[in-house]
Amino acid sequence: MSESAVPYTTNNAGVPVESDSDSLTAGPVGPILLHDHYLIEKMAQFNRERVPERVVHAKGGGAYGVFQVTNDVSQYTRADLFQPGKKTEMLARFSTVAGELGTPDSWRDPRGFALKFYTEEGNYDLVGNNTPIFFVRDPIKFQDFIRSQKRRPDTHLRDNDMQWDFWTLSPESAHMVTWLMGDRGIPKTWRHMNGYGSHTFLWANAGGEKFWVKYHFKTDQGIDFLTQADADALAGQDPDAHLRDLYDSIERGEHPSWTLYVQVMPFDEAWGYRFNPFDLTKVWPHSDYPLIEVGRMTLNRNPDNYHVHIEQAAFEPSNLVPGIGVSPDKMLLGRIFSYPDTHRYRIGPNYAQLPPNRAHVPVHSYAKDGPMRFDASRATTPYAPNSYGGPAADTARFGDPLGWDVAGQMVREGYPLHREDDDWGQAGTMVRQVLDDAARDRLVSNVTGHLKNGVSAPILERAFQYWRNVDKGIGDRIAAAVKK
Ligand code: HDE
Repeated sequence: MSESAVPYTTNNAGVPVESDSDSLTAGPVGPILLHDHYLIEKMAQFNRERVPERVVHAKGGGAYGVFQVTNDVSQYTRADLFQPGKKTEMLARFSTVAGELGTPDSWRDPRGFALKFYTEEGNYDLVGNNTPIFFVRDPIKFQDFIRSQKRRPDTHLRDNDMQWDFWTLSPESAHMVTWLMGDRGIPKTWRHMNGYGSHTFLWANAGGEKFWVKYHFKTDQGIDFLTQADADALAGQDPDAHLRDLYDSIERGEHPSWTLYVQVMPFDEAWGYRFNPFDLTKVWPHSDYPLIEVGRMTLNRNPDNYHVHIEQAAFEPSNLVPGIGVSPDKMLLGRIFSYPDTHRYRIGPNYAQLPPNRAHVPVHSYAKDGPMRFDASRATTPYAPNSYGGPAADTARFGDPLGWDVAGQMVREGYPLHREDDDWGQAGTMVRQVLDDAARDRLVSNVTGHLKNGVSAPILERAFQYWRNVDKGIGDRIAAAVKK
């Protein structure tokens, strides 16, 4: 770059600085002077460069892209981004769950699959994983589950004994643990994995008719995985392998894409369905509710600054646009609180103004002031109702809360059991009907390796029974291999 094209260094106030290399001293060997403002500014700013990492999903990466509708699903939803022919800008972030910033991308873990769609009716966020299910079905157990996956309070080390203690005392985890300990637990790259909304959501069409839906983002690159041995090696060679792969593939013009399908259940069928359709530990058989194509998401633009666009990205299941709502899934309802709460803590109450989080349509909320606020849109009428032209809710158009009938005593108990509700059936079906022999062998090997690494005897016995409950043959194989 020519001399004149290089900008001169300034301080944060835009004032040209005297030097990039020498502090201000009294004489060449004298003390540094307190009024060397640029030196002080550099050191103080450096000390404040980090925002708290995400308490889960800390390690990740992402890119911008576009979602293009390819099939008419307007009979099921009036949501603008899903209308025929619609194209919507978006942001995606992929991540591991338990590892802190800096841990290897290739650790065995679910992968976050977080999407933010900048729709013409505000931001719609679909914050899923690469698995259609989860470990628990009540948010009150989520924090405990995560702590069993992270570091012991005494040694600050991760501990397989904790993990299996929690899992074997929480049978609802069996389906997800089977996914995790199988091939899907270590995707080859973020481009070679599916994404799922996981929860059951509610769609409503223009006539107000409601449907329950589940989202499936099927990778157009094909599913591919790493064996435990390959992943262990890659963790040492390149802890950022997945981050690097996504960035480099987009730079090469190989834009990864996923095709979105939904399963649609008519509203009234939920209440009599054979198992609880709102239970996040279960999938809906495709034979009951086949996949319906909706569109394609393509990631085609790398962020030009990781901290601004990815570290500060704030995905929240509470960003729901007209025509899309929640369901009785307690996990989803818990998340509606948790994500905005974590964003306010991690990046401040005005996080929605940051570039990756900013809606691409005018914002007419009554939020004002607070640290780092930089739009004064509510300068005149900071209250509602008002007679000075301030925003007023359009209840006629947007007043439908997309709910369902609720009644009953206050209770603390699980969902009412449906006739086929159980914790082992779908995990067993997966082992017997979805996995082939080689995949079953890898599942046995992965679980055996994990159990042999620090799991104490009484919990080992519980783990053997846990796997026998999933599938007797697999459980016996795991027990024999661990004892060998
Ligand atoms: Fe999260 N989760 N979660 N989670 N989650 C967070 O929000 C939470 C759950 C998921 O790339 C946090 O911004 C609760 C299921 C992704 O920035 C936090 C419960 C699924 C990401 C949080 C769950 C997810 C998060 C931490 C139980 C798949 C990363 C940082 C009710 C359907 C998003 C943050 C990104 C992040 C809470 C369970 C996916 C703490 C309370 C189930 C992809 O708010």
